[in-house]
Amino acid sequence: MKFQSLLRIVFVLVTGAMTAFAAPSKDKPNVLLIIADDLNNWIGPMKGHPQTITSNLDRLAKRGVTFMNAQASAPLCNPSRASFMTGRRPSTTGIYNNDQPAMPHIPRGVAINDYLRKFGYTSLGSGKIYHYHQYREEDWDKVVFYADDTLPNHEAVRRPGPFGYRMFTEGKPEEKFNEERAESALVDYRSVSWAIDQLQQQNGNFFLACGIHRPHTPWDIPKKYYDMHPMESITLPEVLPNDLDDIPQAGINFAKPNGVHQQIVKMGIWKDRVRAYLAAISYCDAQVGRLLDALDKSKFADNTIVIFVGDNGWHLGEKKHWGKSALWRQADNVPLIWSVPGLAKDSSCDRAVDLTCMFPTICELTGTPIPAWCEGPSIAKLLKKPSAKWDKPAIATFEQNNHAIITDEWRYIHYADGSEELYNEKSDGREWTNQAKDPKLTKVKTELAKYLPKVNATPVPDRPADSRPNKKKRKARSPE
Ligand SMILES: [Ca+2]
Ligand SMILES: [Ca+2]
Repeated sequence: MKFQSLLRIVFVLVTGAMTAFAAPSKDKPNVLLIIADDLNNWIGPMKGHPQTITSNLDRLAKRGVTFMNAQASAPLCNPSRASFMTGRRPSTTGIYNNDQPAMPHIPRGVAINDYLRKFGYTSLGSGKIYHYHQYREEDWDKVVFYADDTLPNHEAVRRPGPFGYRMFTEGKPEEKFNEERAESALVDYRSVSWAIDQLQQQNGNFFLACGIHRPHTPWDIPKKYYDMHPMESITLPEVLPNDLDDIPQAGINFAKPNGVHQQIVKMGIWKDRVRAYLAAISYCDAQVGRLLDALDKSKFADNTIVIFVGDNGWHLGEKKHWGKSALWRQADNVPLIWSVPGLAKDSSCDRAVDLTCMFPTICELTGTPIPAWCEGPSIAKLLKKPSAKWDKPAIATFEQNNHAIITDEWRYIHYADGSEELYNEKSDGREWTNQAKDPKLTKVKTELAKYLPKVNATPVPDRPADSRPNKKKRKARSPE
């Protein structure tokens, strides 16, 4: 039976039985889900970069649990979001890349925003939740997406095609902007404003998702965020020059060492771009702060679960790689902070979890049945006690049949061609020494390999090429 047909049947059985009981309840918590785009572990609570400034995420972390070892199910926007919003793995759905439209392959009722509506929740969404505009309007009570993502008076707006301050834009970021641009005209600001308006209008239970597009490129953000990160203060990520020497060809193909990194180094803009990324993170953080302020002032302050999540990590030169789309920690490790009324505060959790945990955890915390299609475990137990025993690994998948199995101690990468990498996360957090060929560790590899997904679904068809006008250009830009 096809996966989609099976899902439909399971959904009808589960929700058909439960719909009769669905009613808004004051006892159920609301859910505010904040999604950042291309944000790696460079946030204050995760200590990924010493110069990051994220006072609002620091504030959120004090109210809940920060997962230090959370992994995207797929290190790329579309498959990652399709996965955490449905609780399904890319290897099950066949949604592996950004050119595959998720929506025809996610049946009605299966995404968390649609599912919760059967149980009395009003579903509201703004910004990039699925891959850009690929939300389906019928799945929401209200949803908005603002397409323009550059500053209104940015010089690049006058140029045709994909524009904005990107990885190879000439010159320094602070020279690209003038002082009068309106922050309130930016997409993320508007998405957050819309979400704040919804907060103020609600009466019953709600699931409110707000997708913030930064720190994804283009890095068109107000100068004040660049000013928070003076150029002379910027530290480059720590890298090992010959790091790729012990990596199989399949991994080198993902790193593309002769692509973006080589060009960035040649142009002498490595520090500029690290700075732009840090500035974009601080901008993202400011938007999170606006949401938290609005929630605090609302009548829902004490009865709302706040989840902050990133869709994939990002390399800035580690392993001579830029961007996402790889199976190393820097590309997979994402921010995941849960603030849940009555559960653990100001805590961090080292347990390995991947983002398929989100759907079942929301269900458990809202007293909603966990549907049979969910593949990940609920982490409610870790939200009560972050040091609780945990024996499940995290799994990340990039393209068909390439997987990483992650535990507290190990990252085991198994590529489609059978080649492998193995890193000890405790003694080698930067993943510099591939130990896959060490005969003493064969047993470790065998144990981890047991968790490799047994199903590696055929990729669902790409969108027709003529609906992707910028595909050629985007391919040339590769990591963006
Ligand atoms: Ca992304
Ligand atoms: Ca290495």
